Amino acid sequence: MAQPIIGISLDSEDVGSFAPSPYYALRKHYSDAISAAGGIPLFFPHDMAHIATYLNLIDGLLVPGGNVDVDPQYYGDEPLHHTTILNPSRTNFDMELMRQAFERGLPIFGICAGQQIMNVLFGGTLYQSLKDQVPNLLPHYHDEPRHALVHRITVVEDSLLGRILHGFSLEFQVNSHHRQAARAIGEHILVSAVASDGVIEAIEHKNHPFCLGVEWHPEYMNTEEDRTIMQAFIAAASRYKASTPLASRKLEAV
Ligand SMILES: [Mn+2]
Repeated sequence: MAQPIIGISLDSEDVGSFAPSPYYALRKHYSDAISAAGGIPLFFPHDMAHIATYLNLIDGLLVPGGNVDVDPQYYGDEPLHHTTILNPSRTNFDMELMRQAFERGLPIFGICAGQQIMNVLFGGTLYQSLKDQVPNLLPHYHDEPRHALVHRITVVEDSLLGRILHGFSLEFQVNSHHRQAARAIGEHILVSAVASDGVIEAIEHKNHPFCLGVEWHPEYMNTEEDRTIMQAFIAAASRYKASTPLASRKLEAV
């Protein structure tokens, strides 16, 4: 069977390290990991008017991390913490993209900021700054090298993530490069992994075949667990592709 196509939203900045003009960019790890796991990556610019068309084309959606935080107004928190970085065009695009993908039953994988967006989309809240809001934490914002395995997590056995990792030990080491994390969980969301200090490291939607968010960065593919999770996402996208022929999608939107 043909390989599933995985949509990936890009990160963007008006002016940053890459170029003096507004640009889209994303670490190659995301698309490399999708390709390595058997998917075909396809990047999406933040054009709200094209969301339905984008979603017609794909069999799974990856919302990646980035130098971006959800506007705390979206989850009723204020004031803005001094480390919170807003990017309204990306956040608004990702939330609407994820909302419509969820409605269609498309497999969704949120990584880091993508997981935080997922929690807020379903009514959850975030810690704007873990370090300042929760005492005695593990080093969740570990800078370089970013792929280094820095803390342990425990996966809930009776969860999608637990089933994906069937046969593995459900306690293992992950990398960690996040200032924020899920606080109150959203409606119909299950916490499927926590760090040994209690910080939420993975969430999933209970009423969807594959709507999974993780706080760490499995796209580095530096553990067998990470590769297995990425392959499970691609397998879910293959099932969606097989069960949802192009002709049955909302082609009127094209
Ligand atoms: Mn962490």
